[in-house]
Amino acid sequence: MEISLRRVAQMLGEAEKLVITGHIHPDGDSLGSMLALYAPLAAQGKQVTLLLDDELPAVYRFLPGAELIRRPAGPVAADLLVVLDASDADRIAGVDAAVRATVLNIDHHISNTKFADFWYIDSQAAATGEIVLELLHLMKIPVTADMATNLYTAIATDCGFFRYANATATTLRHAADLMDSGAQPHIIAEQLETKPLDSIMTLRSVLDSLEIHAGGRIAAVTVEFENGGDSAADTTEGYINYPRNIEGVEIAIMFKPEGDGATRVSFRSRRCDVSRLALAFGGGGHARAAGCTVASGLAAAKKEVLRAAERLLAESGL
Ligand SMILES: [Mn+2]
Repeated sequence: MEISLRRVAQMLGEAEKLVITGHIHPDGDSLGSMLALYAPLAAQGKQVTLLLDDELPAVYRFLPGAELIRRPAGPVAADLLVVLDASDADRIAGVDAAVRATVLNIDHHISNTKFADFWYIDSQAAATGEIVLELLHLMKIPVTADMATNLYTAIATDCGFFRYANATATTLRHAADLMDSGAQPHIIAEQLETKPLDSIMTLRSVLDSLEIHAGGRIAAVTVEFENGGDSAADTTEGYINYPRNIEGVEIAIMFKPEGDGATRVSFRSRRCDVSRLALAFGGGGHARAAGCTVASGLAAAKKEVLRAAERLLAESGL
């Protein structure tokens, strides 16, 4: 059932035992939103658990409270499971089965499948972090410097540090508001931009994989890691910006073989709605940024996805 943000605040106020989670392949928005909502609820004496069925990328370990996030291990009973920034039950993986609770979903993805018992979706918000900030204001919860750091990271990372089309005047006001509460953008940016040498070496091989299709309107890169190790998750997000930024490219694609024979695919676009592409392969996202996992190996996935991308270009008149 769709509910108002005021009703969300009420439900959070009434719950005593809560689990907060976000989507797998965690990003700054899902993690920052989880941590910013966790702190004040825990401070009110509620029993709050942060669960995530994935590894925490090293680049986000600086977020205040990040060390409290656990992987689900066995069943958990709670009053409320709060699902942040995830548009589908599949996106929270094992947490869905582990937690017995009423499910409350707070999200900003236009592709949200309305899987929860209760949901609040604002597809105008650049990040779930924007919704969480409004929620905290509504609950009259003072925003601490740590909460501000988490929410600034959530918002900034989801709108390319205020450069993407989803960044609105409200987004910038929220960011200013968070600076007033103690967020330090230059320190957060430095944390996110500093990379280990091996990630730059990987960038070199990623750029080497660049392919151009459809007369220059589609550009794709492939990210292959020798051991699919932890550092992989840290840095892959940014690689797709290289094909995305090439003059004349309408659709940028990043392919990443997963350990289990499937292929993770990310999309970025200038004008067409790539969430349609992602949806066609069981994924989701936004018009200009979306992703999916294709249940086939790299070569087959590439063929299928490139064909679908060319079709989308034709349908979009591009
Ligand atoms: Mn988000």
